[in-house]
Amino acid sequence: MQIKKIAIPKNHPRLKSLLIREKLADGFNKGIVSNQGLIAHGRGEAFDYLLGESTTNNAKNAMKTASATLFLAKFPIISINGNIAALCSKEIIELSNILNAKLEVNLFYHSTKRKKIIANLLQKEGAKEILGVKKKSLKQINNLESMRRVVDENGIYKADVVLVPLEDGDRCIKLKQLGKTVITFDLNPFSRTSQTADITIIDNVVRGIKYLVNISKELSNKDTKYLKRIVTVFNNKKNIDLSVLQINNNLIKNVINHE
Ligand code: PTJ
Repeated sequence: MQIKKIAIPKNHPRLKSLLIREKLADGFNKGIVSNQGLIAHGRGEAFDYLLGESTTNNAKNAMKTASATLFLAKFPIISINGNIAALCSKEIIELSNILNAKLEVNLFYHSTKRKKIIANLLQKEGAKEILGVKKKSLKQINNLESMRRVVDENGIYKADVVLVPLEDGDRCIKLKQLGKTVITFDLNPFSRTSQTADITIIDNVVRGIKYLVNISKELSNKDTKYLKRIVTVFNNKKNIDLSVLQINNNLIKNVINHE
């Protein structure tokens, strides 16, 4: 008997989550994702489980504010790492076109080869300009140890607003000290990045990015006054607290169900 090999059955109850893993594993095999990126994803998955694996209203609120902030920026930049390139490069390119924000490849686990592979992928998928890859336009952010300090002088270096999905805490603090507004996606509401960023989107970037693209389409014809009002009423700390409460409620619900 010939047995057909199936990696993931289509009716598997955790199909969505497993398919995201496949994308990352594929990205790893193609040299896009770092091996540490696979571990980082596991941490994210655990928080996503606790959050209920759906985009919350407070995540939507953060994304609306993020979009308004990026529209109001003089020089918005979207920073791309290995995980983002593997998980949602198409949506990121669409977002950069809507917002008129440039794309920069910037890696924590620096590798010139991986940067080139990511830039090629983005180019193949229609990105017009990719920063962070030309040696002569690279600059360093002072007093920052990690290789994320290597940025493009025409990108993160001069940006006023930076969208960094999956950022690390040290660089987030540094970018803030340099006067930049930092927007991040991070499923962990307790991480230093979540706690330090100006706008923290506590959602799985794979789900959230689609909402961010759609809300940006909606906001693209709004005037400055309308956009500023969205930004003014947003309170990031309170919004993070709502995610922590959501985790708490989910845990309690689980305990009650077993009583
Ligand atoms: O490609 P590189 O070299 O730039 O490396 C990228 C990683 C992600 C490995 C690097 O930036 C890293 O080590 O990140 P951290 O410090 O582990 O932080 C990743 C954060 O993102 C953690 O708090 C995770 O919970 C969260 N996270 C992981 N996957 C997702 C996520 N947040 C949103 N959506 C996800 N899919």
